[in-house]
Amino acid sequence: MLCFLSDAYREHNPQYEYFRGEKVPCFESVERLDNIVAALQARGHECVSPQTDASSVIAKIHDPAYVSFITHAWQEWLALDEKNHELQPFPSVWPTRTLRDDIVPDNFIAKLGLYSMDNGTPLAAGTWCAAKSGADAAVSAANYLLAGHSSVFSASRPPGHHAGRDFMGGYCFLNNAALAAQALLDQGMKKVVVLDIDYHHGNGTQSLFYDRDDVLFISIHGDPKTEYPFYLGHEDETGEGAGQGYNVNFPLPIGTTFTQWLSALEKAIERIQDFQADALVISLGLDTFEGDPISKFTIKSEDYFQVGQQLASLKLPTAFIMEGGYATEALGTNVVNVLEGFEQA
Ligand code: OKP
Ligand code: ZN
Repeated sequence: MLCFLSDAYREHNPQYEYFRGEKVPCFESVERLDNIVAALQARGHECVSPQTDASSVIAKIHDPAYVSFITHAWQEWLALDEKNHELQPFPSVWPTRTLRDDIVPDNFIAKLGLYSMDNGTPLAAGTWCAAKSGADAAVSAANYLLAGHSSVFSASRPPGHHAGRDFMGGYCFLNNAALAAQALLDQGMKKVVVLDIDYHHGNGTQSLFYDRDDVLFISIHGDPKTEYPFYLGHEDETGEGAGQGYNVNFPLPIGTTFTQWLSALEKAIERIQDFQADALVISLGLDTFEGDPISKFTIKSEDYFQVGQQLASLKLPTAFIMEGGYATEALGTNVVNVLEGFEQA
């Protein structure tokens, strides 16, 4: 499968995050994509540089003030204190219920809180550069489908599905899957599905398309009662206004096996067939893997071929957009198993 890949992912290299008050190495690491690229090359998949500037699509999906903030955040952080080049900015205050979120404060940490859903999304010197290159890859993938090809993979990090119109979070800054879907619609497609199979609910993507009937959003994920992002992803979230009925969530319990996961996928596939889409965007997370360090499903490496096969049964032009997956050693194998299962179906 053709892959869009930019080396700029290496520039997003934060050194630590917080887990229960403790500083720990970042789960969302440079080595993740290194491992995927090695597997793609070893198994004969061609990688090419993104050919499109995603800026105009970014301006439709994201709030310009938010985009401007993340573009300049690292410089603003450095300007605060000489020693900040060795540290990472984390928010410490948020406009939760009763507080105002309609005025952008001057204080950098206050702005960071306004534009963040969590304090688990470290920002580093090359974050914007890497995130923008992932957006360019996703829009390039959309354009590749529009040119008449049947499948494509956007190989990028950081991931995107937790990022909303004006917020980052869950390691995500720009919503690459939403950008791909919007690019497909902007260039003549009428209906697009975003199917999110990352372990974590794609709250950013859901919120971006919640009131729209031109994008069907379906997510299969760990139940938010126990799993991140906790505050969205329940079964009763079905869309609003024109989007009523065009949002479908399949929350699954801790310990979900491949057989149980597949029966949710089969229901998702039925709903997609009913929708009669022009294209399919897959938010491809591999953190459903049994060995994932932050997730609790039990899917095995060999099972991912069948995931790809099932997706191919829809017979739609399909763009795979990389999301999560933190079992670094197995990640490349798991990604390529999905892609090859799809191609060989
Ligand atoms: C991003 B994606 C674990 C912290 C978990 C949030 C998880 C974000 C997952 N110590 N932080 O959906 O894979
Ligand atoms: Zn995830």
